[in-house]
Amino acid sequence: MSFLEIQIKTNFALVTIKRPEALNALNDVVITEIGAMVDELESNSQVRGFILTGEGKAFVAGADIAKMKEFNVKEGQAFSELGQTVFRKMELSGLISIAAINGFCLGGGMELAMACDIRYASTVAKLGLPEVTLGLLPGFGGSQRLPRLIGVGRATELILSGDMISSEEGFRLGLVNKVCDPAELLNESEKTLSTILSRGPNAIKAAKTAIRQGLETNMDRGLGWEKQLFGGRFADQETKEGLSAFLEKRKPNF
Ligand code: CO8
Repeated sequence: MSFLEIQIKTNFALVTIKRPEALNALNDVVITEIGAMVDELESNSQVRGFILTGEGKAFVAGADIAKMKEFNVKEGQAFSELGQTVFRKMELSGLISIAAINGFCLGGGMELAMACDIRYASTVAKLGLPEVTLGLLPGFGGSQRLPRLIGVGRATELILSGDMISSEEGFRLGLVNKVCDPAELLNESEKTLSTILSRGPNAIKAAKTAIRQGLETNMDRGLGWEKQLFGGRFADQETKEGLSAFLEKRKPNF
């Protein structure tokens, strides 16, 4: 891959976006490579999650502005659809993802981070959806994900003002899960991902599905899905092992 470096580390991958000369801006090649990375990791039976970060002073500073300058309506829609499709695939994947936000995380970059399961940010990171400063609006799912993540009032203010915020402010809003010292960002992300991946592998996937599906429906239907997924656990050897290990006062062997 030309813009992504994938390092496999035991049961997860560290994925670095490498286009530092343009602050890792997303063009169609970078986005397509992110989609291919998800496919590749899903087909690797050893790998169950990934950490996504950026090289240099940006996580991702947005969609590629130079590329968008020449768009007509059809091309704008096609680019939006490409990003939406790839980010949705990532979001619905059984892989657990943590965005390790090392620096600028703007526009399409913040939309990418929002499609990850968890966001850790360095103290030096800056986040925001500055699309309206360019006469645009978020086009890779940001107008839909941000209100779901932090509530409609706060999301509306961030999207309509186009303001950049610090990682501390992102934490206060519930956009960022944890603020880390820059030198500790990857360690902290790895520690959390390792903890998650030490739990029942199928239970994690089922819990992620329950959360994702529940967010997109009403309470009663969400409870129905939860019940189905919960019941399904009792057909899985993993659950028998987890319950037996507790009762036998030993660590489960997942
Ligand atoms: N696209 C293309 N190139 C970029 C981008 C970008 N988003 N961001 C930075 N660059 C380039 C700069 O042009 C510059 O290139 P060069 O060295 O050739 O002049 C290089 O990266 C370094 O950038 P700066 O010199 O500007 O670095 P600074 O440290 O001075 O500033 C900032 C850093 C504040 C991050 C600044 O670069 C900036 O404001 N960048 C743009 C941020 C932005 O507006 N992002 C949102 C883009 S719109 C978007 O993401 C829409 C998503 C939905 C698309 C839907 C499809 C239709």
